[in-house]
Amino acid sequence: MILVLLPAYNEEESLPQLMPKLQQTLSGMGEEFKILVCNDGSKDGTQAMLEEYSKQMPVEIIRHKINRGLGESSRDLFERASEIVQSGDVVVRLDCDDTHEPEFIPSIVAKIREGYDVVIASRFAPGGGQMGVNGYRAFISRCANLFMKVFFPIPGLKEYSCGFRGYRAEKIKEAIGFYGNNFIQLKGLGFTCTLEKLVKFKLINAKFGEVPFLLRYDQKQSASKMVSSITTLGYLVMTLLYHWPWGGWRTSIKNRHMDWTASNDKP
Ligand SMILES: Nc1nc2c(ncn2[C@@H]2O[C@H](COP(=O)(O)OP(=O)(O)O)[C@@H](O)[C@H]2O)c(=O)[nH]1
Ligand SMILES: [Mg+2]
Repeated sequence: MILVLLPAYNEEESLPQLMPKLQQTLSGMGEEFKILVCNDGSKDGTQAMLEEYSKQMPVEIIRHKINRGLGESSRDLFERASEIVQSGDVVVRLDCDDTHEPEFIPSIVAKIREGYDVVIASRFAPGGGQMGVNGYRAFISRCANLFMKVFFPIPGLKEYSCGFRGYRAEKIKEAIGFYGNNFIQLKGLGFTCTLEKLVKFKLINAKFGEVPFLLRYDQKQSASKMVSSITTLGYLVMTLLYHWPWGGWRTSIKNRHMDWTASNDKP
């Protein structure tokens, strides 16, 4: 099965663009699929639209009455995903602002099935790129990626900040089983959770890969919800937590994961 995760906040303009393309791509892949959306306290017609779509395709909605932010929404999506999926399934998470084209899902899924745990749709892989990104945003994004490469290097990875990614079902179950409520700790810090997930998978020895991806920012209808000041603060907090010499994530999580793996291996 392919399980698609969509965090949605006030996306009534974008959903009518995205959902038919998603349905078309997924139904052409020859396996079962499901779309799990977190409607995070949207104040527009998102909920009504999603309920309508759920009559035409397999859509499950997690509804937050209050806007709780991307961190808490990601937590809920990944926790629910870990309950739904079985061995062999692939989970794909994308934005629903119509900048992440579903046509890239098959190559993400294929790469996961080659044996990767996390596959990132990469603007910086050969053949990838971006359209409609203004100079300021492109600069911020470059800085974020450079920052990640320096402080949280993952061999072979060029794209750190794009949230369009595939995950192997077993690795999601492992992550939720191991981290529990700490899978996403930096909840109030906006889009930091996209990077935190990467770091959390890195710490449990995930195998990362990339596939080329063209970001269609030119198709963006809704305003961006990324608050760069909060996200920057989040990066700094995460860097401190990770590299902190007295029990920082880098050493403490790795050690705990080794113990956890050893005890889980026992009959
Ligand atoms: N659940 C949830 N989703 C959000 C929130 N803010 C943004 N999103 C979703 O997260 C994705 C990324 O947001 P977006 O505005 O596209 O950011 P950008 O692409 O970086 O400009 C989109 O699918 C949004 O609908 C939020 O507070 N809660
Ligand atoms: Mg987006």
